[in-house]
Amino acid sequence: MLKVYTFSKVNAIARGNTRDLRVLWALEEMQLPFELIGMDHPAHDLNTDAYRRLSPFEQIPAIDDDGLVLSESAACLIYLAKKAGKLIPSDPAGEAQVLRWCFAAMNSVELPLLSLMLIDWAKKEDGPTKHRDNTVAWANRHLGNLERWLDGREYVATDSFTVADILMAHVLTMAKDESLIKPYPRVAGYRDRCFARPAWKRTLDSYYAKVEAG
Ligand SMILES: N[C@@H](CCC(=O)N[C@@H](CS)C(=O)NCC(=O)O)C(=O)O
Repeated sequence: MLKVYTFSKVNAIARGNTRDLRVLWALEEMQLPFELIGMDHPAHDLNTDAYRRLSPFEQIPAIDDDGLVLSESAACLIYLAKKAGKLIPSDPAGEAQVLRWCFAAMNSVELPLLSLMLIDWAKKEDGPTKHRDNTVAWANRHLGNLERWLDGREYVATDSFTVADILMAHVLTMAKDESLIKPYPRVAGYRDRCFARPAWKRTLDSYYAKVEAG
């Protein structure tokens, strides 16, 4: 039976807005049976080794479908849609459009909206300095979890290099201050391993040959 990890208790400001609703809504649309596992956030139910095995970033939602474990709301929805054969076209072209808009929602649209929400929260305290401190703590939290995930792993998603590594390695270059990455030797090693690939060198050489600085 599909298990869905959702909140049983969460702070008042988040209640009604949490991302487990994305999975629950999709399941409602698809009419797939599932079992709810409620997690108590204030009691730190998410911060255990057992839960981290399901959700490396210690977050909700996660699913366990008879041993197929996933976190990240978008990944859960894509998996469930493909499994149910609902809410996603079955042809590669149609599926690609759905993937495109899933990433647009998660990255292009969610990121600035979430940042604004966090700036406004910090404003209530000490303004921009507080916001920067919060953002550094947020980055450290996710880098720390990525560090733990990379223990014994060469690549993030599978034993071999995949497109997920192209995305993750390139995202890590957004940390312009190397001191942010330095405390995480596996993350640094992983990033360097990805960028040591001959295809990256060829890509960058050809990019610089074509792209002028404006
Ligand atoms: N990118 C993740 C974000 C998940 C996320 O931020 N979940 C929040 C709830 S909406 C959470 O678990 N927060 C608790 C925490 O980070 O301690 C996704 O889309 O699933």
